[in-house]
Formats: sequence, C-alpha cells, structure tokens
Amino acid sequence: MFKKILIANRGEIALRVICACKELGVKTVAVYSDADRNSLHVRFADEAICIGPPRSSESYLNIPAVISAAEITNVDAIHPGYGLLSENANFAEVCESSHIKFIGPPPEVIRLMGEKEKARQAMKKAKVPILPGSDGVIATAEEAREWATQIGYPVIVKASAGGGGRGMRVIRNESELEGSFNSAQSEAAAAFGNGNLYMEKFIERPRHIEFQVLGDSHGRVISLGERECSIQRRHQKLLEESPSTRVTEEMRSEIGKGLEKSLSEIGYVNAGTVEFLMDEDGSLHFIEMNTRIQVEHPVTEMVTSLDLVKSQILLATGAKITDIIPKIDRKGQRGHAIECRINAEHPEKFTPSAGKIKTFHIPGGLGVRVDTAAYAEGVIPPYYDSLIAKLITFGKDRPEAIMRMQRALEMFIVEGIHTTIPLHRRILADAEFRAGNIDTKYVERLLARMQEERAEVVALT
Ligand code: MV4
Repeated sequence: MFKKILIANRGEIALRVICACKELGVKTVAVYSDADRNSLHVRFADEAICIGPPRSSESYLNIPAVISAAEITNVDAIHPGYGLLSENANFAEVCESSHIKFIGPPPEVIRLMGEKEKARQAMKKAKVPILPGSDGVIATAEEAREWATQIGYPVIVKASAGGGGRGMRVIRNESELEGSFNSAQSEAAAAFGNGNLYMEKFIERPRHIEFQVLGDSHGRVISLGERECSIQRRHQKLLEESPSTRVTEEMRSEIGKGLEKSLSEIGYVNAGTVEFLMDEDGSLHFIEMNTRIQVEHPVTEMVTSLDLVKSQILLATGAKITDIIPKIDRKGQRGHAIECRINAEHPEKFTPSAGKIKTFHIPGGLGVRVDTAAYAEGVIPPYYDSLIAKLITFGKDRPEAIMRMQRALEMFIVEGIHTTIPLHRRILADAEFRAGNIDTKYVERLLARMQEERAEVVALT
C-alpha cells in the first residue's frame, strides 16, 4: 500500500479522497491556491502546500507546481479527483516519469479515450453498440455530405477532441451542411487545437445513461451497472440516480458483458465511466468514455456498497478486482439511490452565486449522505465550479429514495448565497419526474412550465 498520497484537487472531492485514505491508513498531502487557504481539505490533510494564486490555470492546473509539491513531500502517488488534471494524459505521463503513481488509467488509454472518434471505433470493433455514423474523421464538407446522405438526416457533427458539448453542430438538412460543418471545424480547431470532426445520427430527445466500470492491472474489468443522468441543463448535471427506470436487467447484463470484454482488450485500468444515449425506442448506444472518477459516483456506491475511491487506490497498487470484490455477482446492485447537486448559483438563472455562507445546516438520518467541503461562515470563491454539496439518499426502492430526498431537501438550510435547493424541491415534487419520464430536455420543459405558472399567478392578482 502507498504510504502517502497527494490530492491534486479541492472541494468535496478532495475531502472524499482524504476519507478513503484515512480508512486505508494512508497519509495525505493537500495542495491549495491562495483562495483556498481556509478550506477543509487543507485542514483535514496531514500536510498542505500552497501551489499558487487563485486562478486554476496558475495553481491546480500548474503541472510543475503540483509535481514539485509531490516531490517535496515525498508522496508515492497522486489522486487527481475529477476535472482539473484528471484526464490529462501528459500529466499522467509526467507523474510516471517522476516515479509517482498516477491513480487512474495508463496515459495511452486516457489519450485513446480523449479522441472520441478513436474511442468510438474501438467500441465498434468490440461489438459495443454505437450510433450509425462516419468511419473515422471527416476531412471535408463534401465527404460530410456523403456520410449524411448515407446516415440520413438529422445528423450531428462532433469534435473528436471535444466532449461536454463544445464543437458540436446538429445538421437537419443538406442546405445547412456546409456552413455547420465549417463552423464546427473552426470552433474545434480554436478550442482544442485540433479540427477533427466525426458524424453520428442525431437523437432528438435522448436519455443520458452511463455505466461505471473498474479495471485491474491483471486484465480484468467489471461493470457496476448504470446511472441515469438525463436531468441536466446546459451540459451541467443536476440530479443523478441508480438504477435507471428504463434499463432492464437484461440490458444491464448485455451492455455490462460487452464493456467488460472491450475494455479488458483495450487495457483499461482503474475507475471509468462509459456514456450512452438511449433513443426513443429504449436502445443504448455508446457515445464516449470518461477516464476518471465522476462527481456522481456516490449513487453507484450506495447501490453496490462499494467504496469506489478506495477501490481506485487499491487498483493503483496492483490489487485484483477479486481482492476488492470477493464474490462478483452480476446482480450486485440493490435498492435505489439519488444524488442532487447543490450548486452555489441562482436556481433558475443558473448564474454563479459566490460569497460567504451564513447558515449551513446539513440533513442526516437513515439513508441520507452529504458529501461537501462547505461550512457556515465559509467563503465560496468565484474562481472554481459552483458545486458546494452533493445530497445523496438511498432507499429500498425509488419511491423510498424520493421520499428521503424530499425530507432531506426540506431540512437542508443554506443562507447567504443562492443555491439549486429550491429547484431540486420542485423536481422531486414533479409528476413527470416521479413517473420516470425524463430525458435531456426535461429541465428546459420544467423551467418553461414554472414560468407559465408564475404568469398565471400574476394574471390572477
Ligand atoms: C448527441 C446527442 C444526440 N445525438 N449525440 C452532448 C455532450 C456530448 N457529451 C454528447 N452530447 C450529445 N450527443 C447524438 N448522436 C445529444 C447530446 C446532448 C446531450 C447528451 C447527454 C447529456 C445532455 C445532452 C444535452 C444536449 C445534447
């Protein structure tokens, strides 16, 4: 086992990694920016080193500063958390060449999955279902026209180096093709220094469903079932749950087996998430893979009773999957879990709301978990993402998890800044959500309905 791990992150995920290290008896080193001097990750780590000014580009993303901190403190390994340097293949390479274990997949696997078109072809080869689309990158608008005719409109072009929605264009007919192709190409070149594009059939109202996997360094990969992540706005997830109300045991097993085979062939090691879109017919199609631990990993932890962050650390030491999960069971998930992301932002305008928290009361009790680094009188700096807490509930079934989430949301008090708590209360009370009728356009529809309701109240008064 490692003696000491540096955590190259901040906020709730840095605390989450510290929790796992404490349980494993591993010492921890926090790194922090000038804006995070009074953060809890600094307080709870065994050692802490300031690595620069508030802006991430000058601190948490500064590879030489992070590596220097690791060398000064003589750590064996670095946990990158999510975001920041977590999917940076160059960083993973620098760690290895400095004889520091990077807690994540090998650099070449990060690089492969970072090229979405290559990841797509790798999955196709391993018989994981993908959407109809181009084979390889498309060089010219003329070539794009031929593919679109073959696939059938509407289609979508995506940046091979993209993800999270940047460098994408929906093309509904041939007249839009040339303009959209060229603008996506220049946007991708400007954003990623790489204008490579590929094309897929466009799904109008997909559900976003992702599978959690773990791989060991002995060639074994296991699937831990799915998370339903359709409740999002502008590519920011708001609420996630496991299992999905639309994934059957048969689909879970079929996709799971496919992923276990394909990812072990690829040499996937450590935790990863495979993203799928579910079409209107209920079929799942691979879209991309994330080579990190995700924000929403707790919902999988609750239904599998596994500690995914501890598993990441164990796998990085060379442990076998069978050491972590002695009795592998294809139906290893039980109950239902929901996560609400509590963001420091206006619940409807989604504008950031940094500042000082005046009151902070966390709910608790049976089936309630809160992952947070926020506290009363603490300051939310404006430089980083707006997540301040994750509220997770668990129940024997979805209705019980929903009921617990409702009472926990009622008992969660944050004063001094705006948060997404009121929006979550609205979602949990919504008949469509309760019926499981959700897709990636759900939040947009809900906000429109809320506007209408308010207009009616104004008309009555
Ligand atoms: C799509 C799609 C429809 N059809 N691909 C958006 C981010 C990127 N990760 C993939 N995305 C999408 N790809 C095809 N072929 C719709 C989206 C999409 C989306 C996907 C998942 C979650 C939220 C989304 C919001 C808008 C669009």
